Parts: sequence; C-alpha cells; structure tokens
Amino acid sequence: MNKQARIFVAGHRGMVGSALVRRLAAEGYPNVVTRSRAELDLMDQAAVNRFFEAERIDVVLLAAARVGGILANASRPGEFIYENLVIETNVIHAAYRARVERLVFFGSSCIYPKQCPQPIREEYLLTSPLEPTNDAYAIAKIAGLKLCEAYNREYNTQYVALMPTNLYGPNDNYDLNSSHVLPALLRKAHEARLNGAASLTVWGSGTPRREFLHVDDLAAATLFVLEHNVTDGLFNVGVGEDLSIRELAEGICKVVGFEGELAFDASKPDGTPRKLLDVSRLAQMGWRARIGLAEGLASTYRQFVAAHAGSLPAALQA
Ligand code: GFB
Repeated sequence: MNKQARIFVAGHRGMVGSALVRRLAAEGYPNVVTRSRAELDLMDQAAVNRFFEAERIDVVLLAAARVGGILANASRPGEFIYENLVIETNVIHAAYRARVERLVFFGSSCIYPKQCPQPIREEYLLTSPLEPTNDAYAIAKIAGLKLCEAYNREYNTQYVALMPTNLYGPNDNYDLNSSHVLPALLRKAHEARLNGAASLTVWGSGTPRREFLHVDDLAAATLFVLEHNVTDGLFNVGVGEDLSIRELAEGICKVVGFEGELAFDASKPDGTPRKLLDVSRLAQMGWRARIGLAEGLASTYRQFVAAHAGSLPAALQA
C-alpha cells in the first residue's frame, strides 16, 4: 500500500478505530483522514456521499459500528441491526461511487452459528442458526461482509472483511451494562479491591469459553492485509486459543490483586458456549497475533487505572 495513500478511518475514536490510527502513525502513513460524529454523521447517506465526493480517499477502514456485550445485544436488537446496516451500506456504497480502491470491513466472530465445529472456519458461515442473544447484530455484520463480496463481484472493487474474535485494549467500553466481559470484569475486580468487597459478580455460569485478541493485534492484522495486497475475502482474526469465563475471571482477579470470591449470577445469559476461531487462513499468509492474554491484561489494566483513577496493586507498580 502506497505510504502516501489517503486513508479514511471511520470510527477513529472507538477501540478499533483508535488502534488503527496508532498503528498507521507507527508505520509511517501520514495521510490519515478522520471525522468526528459531529463533523460527519455516518447515518446520513447524503452527508457520507458528499464527504467522499469532496475528499479523495484511497483506502477506507470501516471501524465505525454500534457494538456492545451480550446484555446490550440482547436488550437493544433493533438499534444494533438498524445502525450497523445503515452505517455499512452508506459507507460501502459511497466508497464504491467515489471509486475508492480498497476498503476493510470489520465484523465479529458472532456471525458464526451458535453450534458449529471448533475451531470455527470461515466456511462455516450461515451453516446453522445463530446465537439468539446477538443474532440482530450478527445479521447486520453478515450483510456487511456480503456487501463487500457482492460489490467485488459486480464492480471489481477490492473490499476485504476481517472477522475478529472478542477484542479488548485501550479505549474499550467499561460501562457495566453495555460492555463486553473482559472490561466489565476488570472494572468489577478493581472496584471490589478498592472497596474491600468480599466477592465480585460474574454473569452466567462461568462455563462458556471465549478467545480474546488485543486490539493492537487487530490493527497489525489490518495493515498486514493491506500491505500484502489482499484484495477480497473473509478472514478470521484471533489468537487461536480460548479459556472459560471462570478462568478469565480468576486471571483478572490475579492481575488486579482482588482476593475475594467469585459469585456467579445465573439470571444472566451465557450466550454462545464457545466461539474459538480457526486462524489458519491468515497464519498461512504469515500473520499471527503477538500479544498474549497475561501481557494484554496487565497493560490494559494499567491503562484503565490511569484513565479512571484509583491505585495499582503492588505487583503492577513499575
Ligand atoms: O463479552 P460478552 O458480553 O459477549 O459475554 P459475547 C461473554 C460471556 O461472559 C457471557 C459472561 O457468557 C457472559 O455471560 N460474563 C460474565 C459477562 N460476567 C460478565 C459481565 O460482567 N459482563 C459481560 N458483558 N459478560 C458478544 C456479542 O458476545 O461478542 C457481540 O454479543 C460481539 O455482538 C462480541 O460479537 C464480540 O462474547 O457472549
């Protein structure tokens, strides 16, 4: 990819978007274009068309989306399917109209069936029913990757779809109702330690298994795909191993220095029992994740404490 390419990072303030901006700066791409929601409402098709007509954009990284954890997905399905469909159709169509060469669309591992062989290969898509707690969001993301495939076939665009597993890292969402499990448990363990609580609440049974990819690794995979001239297709992005929610909670308590009990709240949904991605397609091209969970948790917790005040446990004080 030309170092002088004009790269539009849609959703640049979010966890994925900000990781992409960091990576592009680190790899010497000077022409990164960003717009705040106030400057460009991606839900407004005419405004998005005007933006692409006015700006010469060479590459689009479509990281803007309405995202959330299991409870947010289960309780706001209309919002999740509508906003994600509108954002992706507006941006992908406007990019095509403006003859934008390349685009990367970001989906999620929840696009795959609730019950499918593990690890999950890209070809398992649409082979059996989705997980009900997030099927609205999953359908929107499947539509987005299908848009890329269809435009590539009909218009010879070069639009690629990356499907990351559960992500974590800087600029994550720590609201306990709408966040994903890893940031939620980091915050709960932190507050439990500061408050001297006897226990912290973990949703569900603790038995589901999840795979966690640091968002900086997703940004690295994105640059890898662009710099290796991958022009179409669907690629899983993950670390290739998973753990149970109970093991995650125990690991987070260790990092945070919380020594109380785990209390499991069976009134909350478990969701998909497991969604370990098969990462061999990118691995065969030479890309693998580098940030292990222990390292990622420690750095993410340090950033959480720095951003949200509070104290670090002795083990993490540099
Ligand atoms: O990360 P999470 O919200 O989403 O939940 P999914 C993962 C597992 O962690 C579920 C459990 O079994 C939760 O019940 N869990 C335990 C918790 N304690 C907590 C907690 O305090 N907060 C949360 N949020 N979970 C999402 C999809 O599924 O995966 C999204 O809903 C997206 O659409 C995302 O695809 C990547 O991993 O179950």
